[in-house]
Amino acid sequence: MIEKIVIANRGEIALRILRACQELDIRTVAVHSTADRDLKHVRLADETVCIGPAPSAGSYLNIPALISAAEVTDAVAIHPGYGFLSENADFAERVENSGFVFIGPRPETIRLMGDKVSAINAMKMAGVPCVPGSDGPLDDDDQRTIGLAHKIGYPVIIKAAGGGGGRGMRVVHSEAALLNAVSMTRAEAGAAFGNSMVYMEKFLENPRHVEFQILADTHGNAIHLGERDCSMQRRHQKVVEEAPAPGITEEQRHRIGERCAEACRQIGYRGAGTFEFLYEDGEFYFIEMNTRVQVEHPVTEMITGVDIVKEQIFIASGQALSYKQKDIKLRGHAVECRINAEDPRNFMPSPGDITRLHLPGGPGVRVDTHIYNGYRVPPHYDSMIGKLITHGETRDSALARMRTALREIVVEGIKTNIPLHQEIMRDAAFQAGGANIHYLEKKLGL
Ligand code: MV4
Repeated sequence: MIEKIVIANRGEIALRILRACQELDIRTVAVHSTADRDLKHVRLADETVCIGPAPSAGSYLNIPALISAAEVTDAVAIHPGYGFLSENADFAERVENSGFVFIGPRPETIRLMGDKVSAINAMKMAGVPCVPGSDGPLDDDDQRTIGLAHKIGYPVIIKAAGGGGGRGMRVVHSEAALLNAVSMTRAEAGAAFGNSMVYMEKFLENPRHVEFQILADTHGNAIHLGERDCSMQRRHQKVVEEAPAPGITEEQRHRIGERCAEACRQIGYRGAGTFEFLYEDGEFYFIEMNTRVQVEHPVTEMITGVDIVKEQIFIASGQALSYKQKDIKLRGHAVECRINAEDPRNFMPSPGDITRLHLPGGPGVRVDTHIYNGYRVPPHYDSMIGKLITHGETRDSALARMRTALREIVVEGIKTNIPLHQEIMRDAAFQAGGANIHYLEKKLGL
């Protein structure tokens, strides 16, 4: 077993990783910026290392500082959490070349999935259903591009191979707009990602975002933990997630989940991962793979009983998965509300001092947060300050528990999006289940 882990992150996920380590009797090293000395996990860690100034470029993204922190503390492994360096193949490579264990996939896998064209290629080869598209990068043969779009059928979407998560894409509704859209997307992608490669897909107008959680060990075992619905989003930021996805049948779950697990076996995937699909008219279309633990992993934990972060650590230690596919039984329903320090009307960040805090509790209520009474939310980082997760035997009971928890929670001194969550939980279309990716933005009048 790994004896000591550097937690290369901050906030709620750093605390989540610390808790997993403590349960496993693994020593912890909290690295933090000068703005983050008072983080809860920094106070609880066995050792702490200040790695740089408040701006993340000098601290949480500072690769030499992170590797030095592992060296001076004699750590064995580095857990990157989500965001920051978690999907940076060069970081994973430098961690391994420095003699440490990277808690995540092999660097080559991260690189493969970071390039969306190669990711789709690999998944298509492995039998994962993908969006009809260009099957590779667009070349500079305009007639070929026009022919391709004609064959796929308008509308089409042009995406940057180096993009993902909503960055570097353009929808095209007619041949007249096609070539200009391709060259614009190319130019932006070159500037933003240093990679001007673009590809084309059929544009799905009203899909849901449904993603499958997988775990794969270094002994050739891979399993899926079912799916999550993350369609409640605004500007590519998820707001509410739930598991299982409403209306997905046991047959679909088994069929698509097994395709994902088999793809993991084929590419020698290691660790936790997520297959993102668009789901429309009863069909799944793979779009991207995430090679990190995700913000929304708790809803999957609540319905499966699997501790995903502990499994990441077991896998990184070279152990076999603790579960076979037949051991994975979904129980009930879970929903997660991301709590952000932001103005609920205009979504502007609202950092500052938390002057009063009451967290909800009771059966089926989980709160993943690093905030405490008197904590100062710094202005330098993402505005997410925690996650409220509820579980129930049915979707309705999970939502009722969430409404109760949202009445109970008090966060004063800063503005939060709690009122937005109260509104979503009361929304008839959300309550019915199965709203698409455009629903929330339409409701908010965007
Ligand atoms: C799409 C799409 C429709 N058709 N691809 C946006 C984020 C990135 N992960 C992929 N995205 C999309 N790709 C095809 N072929 C619509 C989106 C999309 C979206 C996807 C998931 C969640 C929210 C979204 C919001 C706008 C657009």
